[in-house]
This record gives sequence, structure tokens and C-alpha cells, in this order.
Amino acid sequence: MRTQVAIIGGGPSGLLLGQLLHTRGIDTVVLERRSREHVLSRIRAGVLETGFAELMHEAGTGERMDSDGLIHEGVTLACRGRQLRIDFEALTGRHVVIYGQTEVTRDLYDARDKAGLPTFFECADVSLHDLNTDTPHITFLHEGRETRIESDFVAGCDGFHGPSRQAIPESVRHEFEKTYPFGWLGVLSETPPVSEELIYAGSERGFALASMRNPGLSRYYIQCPLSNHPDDWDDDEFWQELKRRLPQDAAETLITGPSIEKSIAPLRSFVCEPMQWGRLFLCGDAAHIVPPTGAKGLNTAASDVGYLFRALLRHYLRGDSTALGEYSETALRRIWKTQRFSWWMTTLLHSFPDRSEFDQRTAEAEFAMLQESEAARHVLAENYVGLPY
Ligand code: RFL
Ligand code: PHB
Repeated sequence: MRTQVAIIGGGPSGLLLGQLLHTRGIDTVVLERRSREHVLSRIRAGVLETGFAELMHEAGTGERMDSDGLIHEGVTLACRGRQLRIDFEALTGRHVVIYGQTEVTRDLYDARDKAGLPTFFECADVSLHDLNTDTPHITFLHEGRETRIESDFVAGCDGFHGPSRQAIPESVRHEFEKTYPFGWLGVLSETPPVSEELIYAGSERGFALASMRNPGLSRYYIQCPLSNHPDDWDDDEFWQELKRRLPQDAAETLITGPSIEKSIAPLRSFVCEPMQWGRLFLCGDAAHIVPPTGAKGLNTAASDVGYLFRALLRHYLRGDSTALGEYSETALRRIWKTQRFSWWMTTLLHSFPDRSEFDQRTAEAEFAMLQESEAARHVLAENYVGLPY
């Protein structure tokens, strides 16, 4: 089998790239390790930058996001009894859209099916070959058969644990990593959100976030020790702890109910350089991870896809490969700024077990700066709604 761009990974990065290329007549094949049901059962991000929403429109998949997504013009930050609203519209003239990653992925799969584009699910032993030549190919096992796909390019959209990044030789690859001594315990519940906008709360007991998917579906998180397991927390314990960490007015009006999903995600900052090698291009979690505190994981995946899509268009439509050659450099410039922002939001709002009194005081001063300085709020808002790409 032959295609122009072989895409490894049927998560949001791979599917969005495939759909964008399809709108411009470029062929793709998507290989996914899991079943479609599995991919669509993962509860992850919920906040989309306008740049992401624009790419969904360009891909022709923005209809349900437009009708069901919620426009949010600000967020509240709360820190040890103090509260502050960051007004995105006033500060930047922009907003974010609340629409879950699960729904984004569903819309992209539906569009892929409708266009009759090839997707292989439950692929095993995916391996990449001859990436440093003009004729790369991929081999994998599908329904018990060894299968081979030849392509012009390979897009590695296979997440943090996929094989694409490992295909860049160790002598070329440089990985930067920072881990955090805690995770996020997330709960999804069919209850009305506690507030119309998101609340990011730092408290002595640790961080909490009140988020949502729609007016009848709430998503809440609390910082927890890495040693915890979701079964360590029954629903009552979770709600009690959440209430202790949210601002008092929110805690008093919180409506609780049974959890329909509960999971723990570790927090990590990670970047792989370069993001390309020969004819392989990495996008999204395959190349970088951010702690979720600034809602940047999925959005940074989308900016990679945007850069790669335009570079591939220039190559195929104009025979100009300059942007492809510069892909890694271009994407990494934005990624490092997003890494900085996600690390900063995480440090500002979480409790660190071994934090010195000096570091605690500077975090408090950081919050005071946000309260007193419009310039400081502007920097936060500009990053939260998304840097341009
Ligand atoms: P994904 O979504 O991980 O998709 C990669 C896909 O590749 C498949 N795959 C393979 N396919 C073929 N062959 C192989 N050998 C393969 N190995 C893996 C996988 O099955 C998967 O379908 O990466 P992508 O597309 O780059 O999208 C990135 C986003 O998913 C990610 O940045 C965010 O979800 C991060 N993230 C969150 N971001 C937020 O902004 N807010 C959140 O609340 C939030 N929660 C999360 C998260 C990431 C999590 N992970 C990765 C553990 C919660 C979790 C649990
Ligand atoms: C979510 O709704 O899952 C969510 C929102 C904002 C974040 C992280 C996760 O920063």
C-alpha cells in the first residue's frame, strides 16, 4: 500500500492532520494501536484555544464545536483566600472554547469515515523504516497479517509512549524533562458546574480545578500524591477535599453526585529536540508534554499540526520544501513558550512538599503582582488564550 503521508496515531493530532490534508487533496493513512472505542473513552483536555477552533473549521469539522462548545471570556484564580478574575476579552479581545477532547476526536473520526479515508485500528508492532531516505515505509501487524505502507512522509502522532520519537537515533535526540512530586485526580460527574467559568484554586491543602464539559457535565481535579490510586478515593472523600480547596462561595454552592469517571494523571514537562529526522515529523505528545495547569497539551498538539500542515502544503502545491526543513525549529519556538507558561501556572498554584519558605513567599508575591498589575494579567491572558501560530 502507498500513501503520501503515513500518520502513526489516531488521537487528536493524527486525525486533525489527516483531515486538514484531505481538504487539500493530500492522501493519508492513519494507524492506531487501540480500538476506536478505546480512543473515544479517554477523558482528557477540555479547553480549546481559538487557533485550535480555527483549524477545526479549516478541516471542515467545526460544526458541532460551534453549536455545543461554550465560549469562555475569562477564568478565576483563587489563592489562599484571595480571588482574581482574568478577563480574556478585555485584555486580549479573545476567548477560549470549552469542548472536550473526546468530542473533538469523535468529530474527526466521523469526518474521516464520511470521506472514506483509510484507518487501521488495533495495529501491533508498528515500526518505522528508511526514514532518512526518500522512500520511508512502515510495517505493522493488522488482523494477524504483516502489512507495509510506503509513503513520502511519516507523521509521528503516537503520543508520549509511541514508537516514533524512539525512531530518531539517540545520537541526534536530546530530551529535556521535569517531573513534579504530585498528580491530578480527576472526576467527571453529571452535575451542573459550580461556576460559569473555570476556577483554578491554590490552597494550603493543594491545588483544585473546577472545570466542565457542558451545562450538565462537570470536570473537577485535585492535586494528590503520586502514590495514590483512584480507588483510594471514594466519591464522598473527593467532594469533601474539593470543597476544602475551592473558594468558600463556590464550596457552599457545589452540587455533588456520583462520579462517572475517575483517574489520576502524573504531571510532567518534557520536550524532545529535534522534532524531525529525515522524513519523520513528530506532532503533539510524541514530542512534548506539559503539566495540565494551563490547558496547553492538546492546544500545543494543534499548533504543531498547523505548522506541519502548512509546510506539507507548500511542498505539495508549490514544490517548496523550505518550511518542512524548518518545521522543528518553528514548532519548538512556540513549544518552549508554552512549556514556560505551564510550568509557571503549576508552580504558582500547587503545594510542593519540599517548598522553602522563600519559594512560598515568592509564589505569594507572584499572585499579588497579578492582582495589582494589568501588565501581569495581560501576560497570563495572552498565554492562556494561545500564542499566535
Ligand atoms: P494522544 O492523544 O496520546 O494520541 C496518540 C495516539 O497514538 C496511539 N498510539 C499508537 N498508534 C499506533 N501505533 C503505536 N505503536 C501507538 N502508540 C500509541 C495512541 O493509542 C493514541 O490514540 O496524543 P496527541 O494526538 O498528540 O494529543 C495530545 C493530547 O491528547 C494531550 O496533549 C492532552 O490530552 C494532554 N492531557 C491533557 N491536556 C489538557 O490540556 N488538559 C487535560 O486535562 C489533560 N488531561 C492529558 C490529560 C493527557 C493524559 N495522558 C496522555 C496520559 C490526561 C491524561 C491521562
Ligand atoms: C479540563 O476541563 O479537563 C481541564 C481544563 C483546564 C485545564 C486542565 C484540564 O487547565
